[in-house]
Amino acid sequence: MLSLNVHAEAEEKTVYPRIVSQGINRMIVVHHLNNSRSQRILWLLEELGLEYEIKRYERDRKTMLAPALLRKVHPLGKSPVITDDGQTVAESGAIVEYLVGRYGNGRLIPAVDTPERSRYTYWLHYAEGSLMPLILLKLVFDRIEKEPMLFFIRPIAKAISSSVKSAFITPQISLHLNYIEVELGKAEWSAGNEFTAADIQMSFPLEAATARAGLNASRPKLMAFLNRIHQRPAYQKALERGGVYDL
Ligand SMILES: N[C@@H](CCC(=O)N[C@@H](CS)C(=O)NCC(=O)O)C(=O)O
Repeated sequence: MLSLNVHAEAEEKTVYPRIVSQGINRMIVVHHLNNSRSQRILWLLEELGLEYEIKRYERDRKTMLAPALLRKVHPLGKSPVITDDGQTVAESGAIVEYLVGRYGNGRLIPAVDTPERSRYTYWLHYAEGSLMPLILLKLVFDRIEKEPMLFFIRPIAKAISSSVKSAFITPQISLHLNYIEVELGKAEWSAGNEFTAADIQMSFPLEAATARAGLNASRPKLMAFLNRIHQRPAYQKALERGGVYDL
């Protein structure tokens, strides 16, 4: 278990300058599910120095699903989802693009038409498009093996699960982690020498991989990347506000 035990303050005390647009005060609201990808959005908001409000949702302890209440914000009921200025924005990558585009003033994104910008776009999409589905598959098949079931079904379920894992999931995760170990080892951050929002997006699958998919010191570049991330004051501030983050 990756355990970053920082507990949420009962009250949100931090005060940042409010966003004032066309004379109207407004507040970004992050619909935040415990132990989830929405931690990344809190971190991004901290990096950008923006004021925001957190609405908290708790996973069902058994199913790990979000409460149905979250479907009132967006039909899929997934986190992260934000509301801002009358808009609802879902999907981490889309939220990152929205916040960086609207409030970044060029921060956390490389200039257009540079190799760094191409790498930025690639890693921003790769995190949820390629890496995270593999980690999730691993999580699902690991859980299948542990679920309560009739005693005579268990050996069959285990045999299917272990053959899917050994034929597909484990080698694919290794392939990807080896690839990222080389690519992220080429510079300090994923897009180049500057920290960008792509690093924020890449953090979650890599943290999940350390907790669930065997990412460890045998891939020192990735561990060093995670270590650099965890040192950032905005990351730590976001943990304080977000609460317990156990993957
Ligand atoms: N690709 C989506 C995934 C969203 C997602 O599945 N979030 C998880 C939390 S990490 C969730 O809401 N799980 C609870 C549920 O499915 O009910 C994103 O990056 O926003």
